[in-house]
Amino acid sequence: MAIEQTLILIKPDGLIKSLTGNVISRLSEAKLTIMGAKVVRVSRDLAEKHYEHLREKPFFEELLNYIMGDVHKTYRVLALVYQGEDAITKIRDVVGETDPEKANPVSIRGAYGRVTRAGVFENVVHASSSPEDAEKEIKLWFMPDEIVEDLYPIKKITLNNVKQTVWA
Ligand code: IDP
Ligand code: MG
Repeated sequence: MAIEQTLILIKPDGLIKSLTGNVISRLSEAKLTIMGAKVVRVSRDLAEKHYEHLREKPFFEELLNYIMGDVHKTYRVLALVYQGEDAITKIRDVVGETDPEKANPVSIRGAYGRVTRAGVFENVVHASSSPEDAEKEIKLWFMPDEIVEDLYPIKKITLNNVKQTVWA
């Protein structure tokens, strides 16, 4: 068994149904360590990169609308990084299968997800499906200083003339 990292997203349907607490309680059954957490307003660019592997699917546009929050009119997702032994399999077990109708009813997706007649599976959470995907996804959603330890190699760079937003 290896120490793995995994990216979890509580998707807009999870947030609008006030499932954040329940989902985090369920995730804690996997006895992993939380390494990062933040609320994100998902841009089209981020959504396209995250779901790159599904670009050719007929539901791709609807999937982007879902993760960006257009479907539920709640423009945020909660992004979490967990680490621990066998993290990916343990979390995927708690999360359940992609299709909420096929997912074990005691899993998060089985309990809280739904299949709409038009559109994508509204399955409440995303969870990385391999160590390669986890690395790609964590690097896409988080900057190194937003995670409590350097999970992957980092480098220091100096940027000039970078516009930043600060508190006024
Ligand atoms: P995963 O989220 O279980 O890893 P992926 O195949 O990576 O499943 O698909 C990403 C997301 O796209 C799913 O969580 C679900 O919301 C949506 N999706 C995947 N396959 C289908 C499908 O066949 N019909 C409708 N929505 C789907
Ligand atoms: Mg996937």
